[in-house]
Formats: sequence, C-alpha cells, structure tokens
Amino acid sequence: MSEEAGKKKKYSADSIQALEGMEHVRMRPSMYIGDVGPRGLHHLVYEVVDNSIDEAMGGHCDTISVVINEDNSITTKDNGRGIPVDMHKKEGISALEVVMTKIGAGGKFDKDSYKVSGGLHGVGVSVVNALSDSLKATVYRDGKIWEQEYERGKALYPVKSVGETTERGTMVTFHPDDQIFEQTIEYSYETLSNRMRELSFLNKGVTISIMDKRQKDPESETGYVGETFYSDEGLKEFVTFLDGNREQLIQNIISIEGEKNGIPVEVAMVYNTSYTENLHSYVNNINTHEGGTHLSGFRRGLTTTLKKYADSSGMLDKLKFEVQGDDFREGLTAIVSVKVAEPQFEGQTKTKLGNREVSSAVSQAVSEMLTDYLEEHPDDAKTIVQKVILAAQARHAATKAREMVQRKTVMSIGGLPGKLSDCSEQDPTLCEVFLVEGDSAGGTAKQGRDRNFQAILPLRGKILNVEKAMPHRVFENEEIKNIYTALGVTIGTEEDSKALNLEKLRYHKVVIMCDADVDGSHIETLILTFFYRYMRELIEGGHVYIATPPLYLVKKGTKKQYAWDEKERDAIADSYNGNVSIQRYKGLGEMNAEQLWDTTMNPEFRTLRQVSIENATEADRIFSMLMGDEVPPRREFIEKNAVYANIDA
Ligand code: 0RA
Repeated sequence: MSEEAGKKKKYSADSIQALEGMEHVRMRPSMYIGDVGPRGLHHLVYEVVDNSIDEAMGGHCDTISVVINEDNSITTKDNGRGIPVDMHKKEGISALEVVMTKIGAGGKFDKDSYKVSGGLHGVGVSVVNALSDSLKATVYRDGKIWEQEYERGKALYPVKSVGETTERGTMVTFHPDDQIFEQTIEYSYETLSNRMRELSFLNKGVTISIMDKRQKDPESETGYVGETFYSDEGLKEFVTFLDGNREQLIQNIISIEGEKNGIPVEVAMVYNTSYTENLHSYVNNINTHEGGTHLSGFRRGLTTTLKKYADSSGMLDKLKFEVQGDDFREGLTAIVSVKVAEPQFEGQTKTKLGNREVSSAVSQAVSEMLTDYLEEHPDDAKTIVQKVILAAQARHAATKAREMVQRKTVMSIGGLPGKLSDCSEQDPTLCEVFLVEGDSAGGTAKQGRDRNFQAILPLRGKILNVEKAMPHRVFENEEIKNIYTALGVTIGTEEDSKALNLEKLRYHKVVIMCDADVDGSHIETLILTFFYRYMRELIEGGHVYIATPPLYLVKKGTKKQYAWDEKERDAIADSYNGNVSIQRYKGLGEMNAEQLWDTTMNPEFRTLRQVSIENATEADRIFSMLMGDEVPPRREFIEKNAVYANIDA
C-alpha cells in the first residue's frame, strides 16, 4: 500500500470511467434490477446472496446469513473465499474495489469459473452499491479483515486492513437509497424468507438463515423473528414441502441429480391423488415461471418413459384410445432445476428458457431416472399407469360427449362444405382434392384445375394447432370440420371415438398445397400435424401428398422455364446465356391459373411428395416433443418423412 501518489493518480483516472457506469445504473435502475418498486428493492438482496450461493456452488461456502436491520439496511454474510483484495493488475486498485464499483466486473475475473447462479440477476454487486446510499464491504481473507465503505457507489477510502482473523468470507451491509426506491425501502420478511427457503432447497447442504431485527421474538434464540433453512436432500424435500397438504400416491419421491451434455440437471417428482399438474422449473436458481426448454424436456422424458412402460406392461391393451401427454401429468408435482452457463431468457417476463440444448439434456436425464425407478418399483409403476389410464378415461368421456354433439352437426346435416369446389368424377380412386392455403390461391387453383377429377378446398389462414388444443376444440374448428366433411370420412365407433372410417373417402389423393415460404411451411405443418393426430389412417393409407410449387420463373424473350431451387434457376439462366429476367414466386397467389396448372397441378409435369410414416413410434415421439414448440424442427421431421417421389411419372 505504498506509492500513494502513483496509486492515487491511477485511482482517480479509473474512477471516472467507473463512475460513468455507476451513474448510469442510478439513472436507469430499471435496466439493471427490473423496477424501483418492492420487487427491485428485494432484488438487491438476491443479487448479493447470489454471489454467496455462487461460492457455495463452487464448494467454497456452506453458510449464508441475511439480517434485516432496524433501519431496513441489510447485512449478508457468507463463509466463502472472500472477495479478493489484492491489487487488480489492469485497474491498479484493490480487486474488492473493482468488484464493488465497476459495472460488468461481475464477480469472477477468470472466464473459466462461469457464473451460473446469476442469470436474471447476476448484474453484479456493484449495482447494489450504486443503488445504496451507504454500503460497507468487509472481507475476511488471508488472515486479515479488510474493509471499504461507499456512498451511492463511490468509495469513501481505499481498501484498508482493520484487523486479523482466522475466518474467511464476505460481509456486506447496504442501505437502499430512498432517492432511487421512492415508493418504499421497507423490506418484507416474508418475501425474503420465502426466497431463502427456496434457495436452500435448490442448493442442498447450504445453511441459509434470516433474521429480522425489526421484529422481536422472545421465544427465539436470537430474540428476533427469524428462520434457518437447511436441506439435506434438496429438491426431494422441496417436493415434500410443496405437496405437504396432498396425499402421496407412490412410496417415494423420484429424483435424479446428474450432468447431461455438460448441463447439471436436478429433478424431483411425485404423484399425488389430486387431478392437478404442479410443475416448477428453475434455471440457475431462478424460477422460470414461463417454463421453456428444460420443462418441455422434462415433459417429453416423462411421457416417453411412462408411455413406453405402459405399452410394454400391456395395461393399455384394453384401452381403445390413445393416452395423451396431459394424462401422464395428472396429480404430478415436480421440480426441474438446471444450471446453464449462458442462459437465454425469453418470454413476456423473461422467465422462459430458450436454450435448445437443454431440452434433450433434461429429457434424457428424466428418462433414465424414471426407467430405473419403474423397474425397481413395480408396484408404484402399476399405480402410476392406473392413474394415467383413469385420467385418460375421464378426459375421453368428457370429449366423447362433445364429439357426439359435433358429429351430428358435422356429419349428418349432410351436404358438402360451401367452400369446396368438387370434381365431377364419381370414382374416389381417380379423384384428388387440393387443400389450398387462402381464398385467393384457392380461386386460382379452382380456375387452373381439371374439374373432372380435381377438387379444391380453400383453407382460411392458419389452421388450429391440434398439438396444443383440447380434442373438443379440434372438432369445433371450422376448417377442420370442412376437411372431415369434404373427405367424407367419419369418425368414431362406439368404442373408439377417434377411429377413422375410410370406406367413404371421397378422394384417394389429398394434396396439401401451400406457399413455398415460411408461412406456407408452417401451415403445411399444422395440416400435417392434424392428419397425423386425427387422421393417421389417411397417411398410413398413402393418401396424403404435398404439392411442390416452383420457386422461380426464368424468362428470356419468349422462352421461359420454372425452377424449384437456386441451382436449377442458375443452370437455366446459364443455358439461356444470361441476361434473363427472374421472377421469384413468394406465394401461389403470384402465379396465374395456367402457371399453377403447368407447374403444380398437372399430373404430367408436377411433382408430388407422398407423406409416409416410416417409423410410427419415432414419429409419435417427435410430434409430441414438438408440442407447443416452434416450427422448424417439426418441418425438418416432415421433410425427412415425406418421400420425395414423382408419383405420377
Ligand atoms: C470475485 C472473485 C471471487 C469471489 C468473489 C468475487 C465473491 C463475491 C462475493 C459477494 C458476496 N460474497 C462473495 N464471495 C465471493 C473469487 C475468489 C478467489 O478466486 O479466491
């Protein structure tokens, strides 16, 4: 601590830059802590505690305490390594001062020790410092006690040693600035203690205590209101805590803790006798209220595993309808917690995990743990499958009632949908129907077709995503009702309300014709998903096809040729010796009736792709995996499973 002069110079030069950052935090606090109401106020505590949790996760700390002082200042203390106090090479000041006064210094300087507890928080202790009218940092490290104080983020003096110690750790006392938190600086004991309890479940083995010096409690050891949380079994105990008032259906809480593809995954789950699904998910200790990839991975793992078990157990044999994803989650309480190095948060409240890779990690972990559990606990396995069957039956009964009503209106009122332009041929084996996206393209197709054997059914915009909808909603959907009626298929027997009767199928080719763009492929996917879930027999029977409109028209003088991809386009342009005009078709609507007939509908020249289900179980897995997910992977699946064949050649 010599060379006072040189240090001072450097110190003040650096502090200009630092203060700019700190000033920005004070100018735009919401950017850093969400808001300046009670939420943001409590966020300050979480931010500091997150750093302590970080130490705990690294195995350096096992005790954290939080005290609400009489004046609503907060004191946190941990027995971690202590914030380093040595000279920071680049900044020329104590590392402690860097951590406390530099925005974005975060905590860790070495990139290797990635900060996982941060996530939504993780803006750094310096933000807390900037938003406090006073803060004092005390570090117990290398046998000494070090100290520095700040006001609104400005250091009052260089870091100094104030004594000796055998302890290790960090203590921070801060008082929120009422110039920033104008509404209130009053901390809620409930809010903070709930969060500390949650953190203790999420980080087993760490003792987290909270004490409120504003409230006396003669009964307690400390004389104040307070609690100490410690969880030996982590999420298992969390589930027990959540399900405290419910009746457990199986013997144990099923749990897993492990790493998959470098992603730490922890799951605990149990079934109870209720009918509700109770799922909670966390990323880096942050509650992801909107779910995300980890949760969808969990659902997928659960469904796949239970379904596989149920199928092989033979218990579903007598069941005449399919068991659905929801059926597996009735009465389920589960917590999924993952640690992700670079979490991407999406959604309205930025609490939805977007990282794709997490989904398969969680799903794999759940599959493995559940498979083992079911094998080792056959009684529980049976109980779960029975519960699933009951759930499916209850859902089925409710739906069936609705379907009966629908069937009357859909099937027996008779007549074909008004929007259908039918063909004149009576032999279904010779007939084709084109399902066309949008009314205008439908009009073009109607003009361009051969009305002898080609029928057109325009569909309005995006059809219902049946993966997300309850079955009764599906049967209520106008476009879907039209498809049923136009095709002439009937659904439902006494035993199986979804079974499809193809005897009266009016067209043996059902052709999906959509724009060759993103929207078009989305609609194509939605229609295929509907066929897959509700008319699988139609696909299995080889009746479903995808039309392939061209992407380009290459013209030179009177010569013209269509191209279905860039390579073909360039080849044609080359063969015309350049100087061509190229039209890019963005949609079917850009083609006239003749062009549409020539390229896409005329059996002599068109290329249809036949949709097949090569591997039904794999298809099922993929479709269910994509429940509620975005389109691209689904499209990939379809692309892979659509057999590319010029069936008319
Ligand atoms: C920077 C680097 C290291 C630890 C910390 C900050 C740290 C920050 C806080 C805030 C509250 N408690 C904390 N504990 C640690 C790494 C220390 C090392 O490498 O020795």
